[in-house]
Amino acid sequence: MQQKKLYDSLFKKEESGVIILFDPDRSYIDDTLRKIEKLNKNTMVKAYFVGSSFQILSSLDEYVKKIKENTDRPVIMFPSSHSQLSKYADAMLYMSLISGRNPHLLIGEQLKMVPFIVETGIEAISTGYILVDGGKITSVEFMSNTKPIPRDKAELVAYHAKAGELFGFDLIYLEAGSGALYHVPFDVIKKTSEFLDIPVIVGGGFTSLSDIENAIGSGAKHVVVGTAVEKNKLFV
Ligand code: 1GP
Repeated sequence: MQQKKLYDSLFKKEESGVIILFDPDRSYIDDTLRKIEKLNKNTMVKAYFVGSSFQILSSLDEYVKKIKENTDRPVIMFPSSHSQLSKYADAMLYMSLISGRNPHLLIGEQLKMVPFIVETGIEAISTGYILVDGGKITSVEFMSNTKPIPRDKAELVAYHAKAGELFGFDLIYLEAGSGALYHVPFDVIKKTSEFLDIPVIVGGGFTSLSDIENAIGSGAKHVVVGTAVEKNKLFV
């Protein structure tokens, strides 16, 4: 039985806050490290995710290793495919896109990740990943070839999340997509988190501190922020 040390500390014991996402294709390592130096001083920042919808960068290990060397926060892979894994990370989200009906992203990629997980013993945090319409077609929607759940269907989102919980996922990630016009609505976050016993995180389209605080107030354990940090609009 795999130990869930990081999961327990970050998603159960730790106070709510933000997780900063770095996309190696969009943030060069020097800029990332400059930002991390500042982010490390911010108590709201609880962890770093590394992931991308494409992953053009070949030296992912080097990228993750350098982040690890420059922070004491956990570094967690957020992979869109089995080729986006690094043994230098503390853990990985082991995600299934449960809002979609694409078998490749429900179980196909996950199967290909098994040898890496077994060989490295990396902590794999099983995550039900749910795409909610963010007002435009985002990379994750296009690349995954799945339809997001309409943003006014809070119950449908909550039911998908509950199905994930019943399947035994440790975590639910409500995603509007990177650079979304609108983040996941607060009522959707509230309905989903009230309906579940497992933690819910939310990301995509968060550009202000007040929206982040409201998302946490609505029940999100942590809010994932990528683009706003990348564009120097928040926390850096
Ligand atoms: C994407 O939820 C994350 O997977 C972050 O989205 O880039 O819009 O902050 P943003």
